[in-house]
Amino acid sequence: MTPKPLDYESLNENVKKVAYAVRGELYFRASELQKEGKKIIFTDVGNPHALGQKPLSFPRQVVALCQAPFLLDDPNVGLLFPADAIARARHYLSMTSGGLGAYSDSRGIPGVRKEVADFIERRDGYPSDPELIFLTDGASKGVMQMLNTIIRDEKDGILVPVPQYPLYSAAISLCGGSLVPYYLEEEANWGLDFYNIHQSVAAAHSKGITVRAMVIINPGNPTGQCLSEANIRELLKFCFQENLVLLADEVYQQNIYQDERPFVSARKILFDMGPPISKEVQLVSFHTVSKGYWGECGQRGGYFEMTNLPSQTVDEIYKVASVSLSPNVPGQIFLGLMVNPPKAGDISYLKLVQESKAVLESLRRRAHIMTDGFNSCRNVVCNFTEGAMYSFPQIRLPLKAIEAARKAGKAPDVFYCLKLLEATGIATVPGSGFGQKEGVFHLRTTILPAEEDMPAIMTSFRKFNDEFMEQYEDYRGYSRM
Ligand code: DCS
Repeated sequence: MTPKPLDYESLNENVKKVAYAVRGELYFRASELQKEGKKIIFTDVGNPHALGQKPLSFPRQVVALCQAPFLLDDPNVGLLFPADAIARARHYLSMTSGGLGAYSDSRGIPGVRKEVADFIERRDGYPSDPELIFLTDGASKGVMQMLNTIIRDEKDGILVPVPQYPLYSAAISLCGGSLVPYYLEEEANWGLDFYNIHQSVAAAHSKGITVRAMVIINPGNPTGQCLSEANIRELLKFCFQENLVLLADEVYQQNIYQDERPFVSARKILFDMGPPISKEVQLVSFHTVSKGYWGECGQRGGYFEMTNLPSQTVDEIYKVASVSLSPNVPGQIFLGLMVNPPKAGDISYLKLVQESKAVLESLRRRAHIMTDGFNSCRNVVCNFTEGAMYSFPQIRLPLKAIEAARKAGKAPDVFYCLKLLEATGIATVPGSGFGQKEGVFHLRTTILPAEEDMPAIMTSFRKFNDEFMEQYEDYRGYSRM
């Protein structure tokens, strides 16, 4: 019988190839256990509000008023909302053609794109053009759109860090391109190794692949490292020499938990380098309201900014964005508020600063509690989470555990994470979902559980890990480091 178009065997092979571990086997098993009544600690997704983080007041007040504009006509509105929130809501509504229920321009509301451009200019010290900023439904949509624009066929390669956030592998599969991995160096705090990157490119060339773009995730997911300025400078030089567009995923730019390496955007360093590099290297940078101390993942607000792209290409990207009509409008307002928050002297300023500081300072403490906790466990080593929202400990598995996993038909890290889930309710993502060197095993947790719950979570992890290591103790040895 001829299969129907939507029968499994006749689906687009690129769709079948997609793997996305953040919503993979562990997530499904955790959801099942939750339905059976087990208490699950979801440390598998960087979704701060789902783990109890409270929304910041000011942006919610503004968006609430935009969503319910009749409140603005209520004589009591001033009793419920601060005057600057009311003024901002009126301001945003005046920029729309019919409020939040109307489509906006496919690139986003011009006034919000101007707010983003001003933010970028303040951050980097170089002007930014709102015409080269497109607003998107979260950073994910922007990444997919750019990869779709770059990849022509399977001979087009994209350099992606390994371990990586699997949005990249998934989107490259969907677009029918080839992922060219470059390994981050765990012993060098997940830094870049350019010898290794050159080798990856040479290996791709020998297979007839043209490498066209390079992805960096800074601060890193799942690895949590902050790239040094020197590293980014070298990387831009490399993109210049190899004629690569740099896709700079900078969604965690506000999530920094050390002072030695503050976040510096790839764009700032590019302009600091001066011509010819600053005029030649094509760069697309991504940001979002999902991360930082906002953590507004569900609102789906993001942007990308393009540097050194010719106007004809920008027009093509605009055309394709138009096919989806408009990014989510409330998400655009959130983004505008994130990049242009109340200033010193504004009524809501102090409250917003207090709320934001409380989130970031707690995240910094949690980063320490988590990585110190992992490092105190048997056969576990973990680099400090310098930024982002994750801890990525390496687990040295006894050979006996690896054999037991193979017998159970599971990858060894999946086996370990499933056992951890069953024993403690802690839902993590196995390292294989992000890519790791052959024979080396990791897991990823977020640092997002409430600070007061952290010590108990780490105690429960340690107890499980001790028992696991005892059960599978093997005089023959362990997995590689
Ligand atoms: N880029 C990186 C590096 C991310 O980690 C994420 C989300 C995104 C982009 C997409 O963000 P938005 O589309 O929401 O703007 N990270 C996922 C993760 O690893 N856990 O939770 C979400």
